[in-house]
Amino acid sequence: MNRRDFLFAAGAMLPAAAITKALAESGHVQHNNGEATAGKRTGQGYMPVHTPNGWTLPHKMVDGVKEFHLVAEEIEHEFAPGSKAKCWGYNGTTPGPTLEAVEGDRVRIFVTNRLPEHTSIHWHGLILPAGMDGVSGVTQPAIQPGETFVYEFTLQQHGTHMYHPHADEMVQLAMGMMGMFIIHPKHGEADPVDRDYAILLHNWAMHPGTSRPDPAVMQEFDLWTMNSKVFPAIDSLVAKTGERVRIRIGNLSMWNHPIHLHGVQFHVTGSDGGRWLKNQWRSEVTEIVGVGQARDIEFIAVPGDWAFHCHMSHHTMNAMGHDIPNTLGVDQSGIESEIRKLLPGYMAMGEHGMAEHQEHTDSGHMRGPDNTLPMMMGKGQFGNIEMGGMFTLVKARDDMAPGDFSDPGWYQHPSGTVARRISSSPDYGSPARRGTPASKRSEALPTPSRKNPHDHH
Ligand SMILES: [Cu+2]
Repeated sequence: MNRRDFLFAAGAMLPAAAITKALAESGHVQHNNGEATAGKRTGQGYMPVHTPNGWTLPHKMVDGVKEFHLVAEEIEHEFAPGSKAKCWGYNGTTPGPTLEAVEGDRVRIFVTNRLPEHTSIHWHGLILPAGMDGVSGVTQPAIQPGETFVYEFTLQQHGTHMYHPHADEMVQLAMGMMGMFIIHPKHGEADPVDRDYAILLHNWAMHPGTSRPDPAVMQEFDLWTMNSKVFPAIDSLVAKTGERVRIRIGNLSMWNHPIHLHGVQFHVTGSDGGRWLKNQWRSEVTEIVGVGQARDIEFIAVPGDWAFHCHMSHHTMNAMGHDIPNTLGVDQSGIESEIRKLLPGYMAMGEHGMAEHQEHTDSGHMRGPDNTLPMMMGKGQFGNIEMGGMFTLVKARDDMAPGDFSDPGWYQHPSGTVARRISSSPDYGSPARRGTPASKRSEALPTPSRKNPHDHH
């Protein structure tokens, strides 16, 4: 009897879960990770996922069923020190806690609604009975304020999944209601990982000076987040040199995000479709995580501090990075102070670029609007990082203990391996150049202090 015949014959008398179980036991179900190994596991039977800035929801075992309890509610959230908001989330946080289970588990998930309006939860990407799909109006009545609903189903797959409301979605997602649902393969993984990170991407319209996200915005967002935090408040992803690291990235924002990691060619190894067969892995340095998609990337940790960020350059900025006049090359003496009389906290793009922005805000002489983060933030061992939003660092060290997720500080570069200054003259060397420079170099330079002594007027 082949698999199809078996399904056909069995289907008449067995419920779907029993069929899946029977197939698994008979070896007919193909596991995406190829031949199974014990892998590196804990007492729970799997390497637990680590949600930076977040947490994993504890569960109770009740008669062989894993019980979880999610509470939808309004919360006080901090994107980074200096920017607080009233958001909506689950069990006190946005994103909600990560749910974690194993393929084959039966799960029972209670959902209590403490929001001022109805809600539901859709288990994004999960294979389940239609009535458990969480689409209000279609598969269930909405969960009214104060009510608790229960979802119960058997996990028939593994992979990087998500959960979010399917009721007044535009508002509820914009307010932060989302979380990750990680399902580990039943039989472990070939090439098991040593560290397993989960990151959910989102965007927020937190207009400068306000304290609630604006759900009406479609494109012009102010904050771009990993697990609802902006750089530099996003935890570094740490690893020991040589460890296999997986970063699971889900996207429930309104934009696609090309996620880029420095220092390695990673493999894209999986998605909401589970861990892919090894011959489907792709070597990349940037992977677009589309809206509603999940992607897993894996790499062997190389020592250093390595930027990990969205490559849309406005997505690595905080508020006020958009819709500003282009004043590159414009002498703005006097204009900014005039505008500031009308709009306190206004800062124009600089005449020589925007790098000066962080210096102004850091020094405190330029105070932005209330409850609004500077556009660029972060200090590294070599100066201002001038980043915000979807940006953090992978920090790999030779002496990191397994399972230690604490930030090891800045990388101590071996001597002779850091880029260094060898001249302060713009006329240094004789590089090949084409075209006509727009100005004599003395005019192009921003400050007299850097003038070349050979230059005479
Ligand atoms: Cu992006």
